[in-house]
Amino acid sequence: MELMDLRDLGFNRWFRTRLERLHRPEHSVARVTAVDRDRYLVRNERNEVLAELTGKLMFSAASSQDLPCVGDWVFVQYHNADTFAVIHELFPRRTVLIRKAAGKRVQHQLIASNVDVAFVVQSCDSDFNLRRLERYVVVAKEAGIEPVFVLSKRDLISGRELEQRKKQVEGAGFTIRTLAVSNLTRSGLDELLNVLERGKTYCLLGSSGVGKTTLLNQLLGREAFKTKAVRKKDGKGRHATARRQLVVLDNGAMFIDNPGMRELGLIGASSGIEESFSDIVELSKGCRFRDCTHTSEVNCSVLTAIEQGELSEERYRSYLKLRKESEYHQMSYVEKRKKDREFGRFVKSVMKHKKKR
Ligand SMILES: Nc1nc2c(ncn2[C@@H]2O[C@H](COP(=O)(O)OP(=O)(O)OP(=O)(O)O)[C@@H](O)[C@H]2O)c(=O)[nH]1
Ligand SMILES: [Mg+2]
Ligand SMILES: [Zn+2]
Repeated sequence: MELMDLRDLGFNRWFRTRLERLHRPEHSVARVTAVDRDRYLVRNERNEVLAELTGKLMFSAASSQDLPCVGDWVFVQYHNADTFAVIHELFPRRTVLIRKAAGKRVQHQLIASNVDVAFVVQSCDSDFNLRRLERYVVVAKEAGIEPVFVLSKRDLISGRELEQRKKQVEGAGFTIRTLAVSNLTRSGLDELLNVLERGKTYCLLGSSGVGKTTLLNQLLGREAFKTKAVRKKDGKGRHATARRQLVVLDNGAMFIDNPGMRELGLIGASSGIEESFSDIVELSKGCRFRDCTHTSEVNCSVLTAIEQGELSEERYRSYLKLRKESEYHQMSYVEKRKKDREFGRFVKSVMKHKKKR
């Protein structure tokens, strides 16, 4: 493996300014590139090595959010002639992508951390869905990550249909960059490559089967990762990718591929929603009441805009739905975090007690 600067792995100013305060001479800095239960892969300037957590870090974690995820910067100590690392501490995260995992319970899941740009991938044919795009954009913006929309498999539709799709995206009020690519014909790939910057971290998000891994293989120039054909009958993917992994391209950009997601639940994403629906926020400045909920109030500019056809009813409904979901999950999430922390403290006190005896 080529010798790299930590900066090329994304250790930019934001991290460097925090380094002095946190750093201990016996520790080195490395980046987590893969997680498999309690085993990790970390990467430094020279190579990628297997790593484990210290018992202290494992037991002091109040919830899974306090454990390393792909993209994290960590403090490590090397052993066995630098072939094995022990992770002592987590670096603060500049950005973190979190979702509510599928299911009724409010269980959050870390997708990746310290990502700069999220490529939200939808295939041009049956997967294209603006409401789902809104959801991904909210999650990305909430995390402080720039979303870019990637329409994949453009070989499956005509040029005219593609233009229509792009118009739909614009017409729905999105102000994000949209790229169209085909892994088959390689069209649009150069444009995508042009967007990439050395030292920045990109992640691929989207449903199973839209071609995320195929795209990554294309960018790598080799079949590094496994892909799977979609089901014939409904065009749905078959969850080819099981694990997240951070890889570095020849041009210095880093990529985190993700397993296709069935559900991307929101947790407390109010600022992400505000940013993604800036058109509605702008309209609401004209509402009569400052705390207008834009549902039944008189002199509500948002409702007026819908009546006058200036705001699409679908977009408005989507806004209300995401807002409600985010608030609801935020409440139960705060509760759960509190309980997790209490349990964490309980475990710690038991361990202390044990040591004393
Ligand atoms: N027609 C066409 N098919 C493609 C294109 N890109 C990928 N595919 C096919 O789509 C299928 C799924 O591709 P994957 O790369 O495994 O999809 P994925 O998004 O990584 O799926 P998960 O890992 O399950 O989330 C494979 O059979 C690919 O060959 C494309 O640009 N055009
Ligand atoms: Mg995949
Ligand atoms: Zn209003």
